[in-house]
Amino acid sequence: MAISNATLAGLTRTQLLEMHYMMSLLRRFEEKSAEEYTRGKIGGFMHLYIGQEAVGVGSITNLLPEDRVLSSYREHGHAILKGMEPRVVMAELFGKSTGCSKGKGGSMHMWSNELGVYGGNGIVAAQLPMAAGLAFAAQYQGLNNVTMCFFGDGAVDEGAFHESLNLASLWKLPVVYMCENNQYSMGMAVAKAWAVDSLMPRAAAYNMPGEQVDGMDVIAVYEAALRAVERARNGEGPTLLEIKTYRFRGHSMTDPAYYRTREEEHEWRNTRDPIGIFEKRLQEQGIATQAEFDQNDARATQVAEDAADFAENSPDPAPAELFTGVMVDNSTALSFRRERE
Ligand SMILES: Cc1ncc(C[n+]2csc(CCOP(=O)(O)OP(=O)(O)O)c2C)c(N)n1
Ligand SMILES: [Mg+2]
Repeated sequence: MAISNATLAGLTRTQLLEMHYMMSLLRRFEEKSAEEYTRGKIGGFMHLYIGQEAVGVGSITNLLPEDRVLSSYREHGHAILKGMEPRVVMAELFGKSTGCSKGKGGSMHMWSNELGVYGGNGIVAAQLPMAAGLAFAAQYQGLNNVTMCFFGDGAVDEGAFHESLNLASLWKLPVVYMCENNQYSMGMAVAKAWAVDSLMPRAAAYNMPGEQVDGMDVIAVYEAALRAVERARNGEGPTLLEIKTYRFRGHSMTDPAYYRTREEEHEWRNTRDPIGIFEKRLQEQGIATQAEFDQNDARATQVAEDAADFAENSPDPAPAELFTGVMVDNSTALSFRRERE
C-alpha cells in the first residue's frame, strides 16, 4: 500500500511512528524485566505496565521537558517516556549503582529531578498531594510547567485523592490527574469497590472537568490529555481523566490472579491490545506498513536487551553508599557505625 501523508489528530507520520516505537519499547522493556526477575536478577516487588502502554504514551507525548510526572509503583514506562534512559531504569531494577537512585530504590522508585520524574510511589495515592504541591509551587513561582499525576483506580478511595482534588480545583493548579482504571486494585474488581460506576461524579464533586477515555486507543488518550494539558498550561486549572485500560499481567510478579478468569484475560489480550489496535488503524489509513512496525519492534527488543546487558555489567553500589542520600545526618550515621566497629 502506498504511504500517504495522512495525519491522525494533527500528528505527523514521524510522530505517529515514534509513538508506536515507544509503545513497543515499553512492552519489550517490561517483558525483559519479567525475564530478569524470573532469573533472580531483580528483587523485591515489581509491577508491570504491559497492556497499559497507550495511556503513558498518549499522554506524556504532550509534555515538555520542564513538565513533571508522578506515578505509582507501576512506573517504569512513565520514567522512560519522560526521558529516562532504559539502561538507567533497568540498572535501578537490578539494584546497580548506575540506576537513577543508585540502585537503592528499585522498581518502585524511579526518580530524576532533572527529567521531572518524581517517583515511583509505593504508597497508594501518595503521589496525588505531592502533585498538587508541585503544581502549587510552579504556580507560586510563576513557572509555566504542568504536573501530570498517574494513579490507579484503587487510589480514588483514599482520602489523599479527595484532599488533593479539592485544593487543586480551588486554587486552579496546573495539574492533570490521570486515573489508569485497569479495573482491579490488586484482586479487588472496580465493580466491587466503587459505589458509582464512573469517576465523573467525583470530578463534578470538586468542580473539575472530567473525561472518560478509551485507554486502549493511544490517539483518544493523546487528544484527551492534550485538552487537559492545555487547560493546565493556560491557567484554567486541573482536569481528571478516567482512562479505561487493562493490565495483561498480574498485579505484581507474584500474583496468581485467581480473582479473574483466563478467558477474560485472553479476550483483552487478543482483541484489545493497544499496540495491535494502533497498528491496525495506522495501516487502514495508509499511514504506515507492517514492515515499519516490525522495524520498530526489532529496535525496541534490541534496546531492552542492551538495557539488561548494561544493568548486568554495572557495579553494585559501594557499601559506603548506604550512608548517602538517606534522610539522616550522615556524620551521625558514620560515627554511629565507627562506634560499633
Ligand atoms: C496506602 C496503601 N494502602 C494499601 C497498599 C497496598 N496496595 C499496594 S498496591 C494496591 C492496589 C492499588 O491498585 P490500583 O490503585 O488500582 O493500581 P494498579 O495496581 O491497578 O495499577 C494496594 C491496596 C498500599 N501500598 N498503600
Ligand atoms: Mg487498578
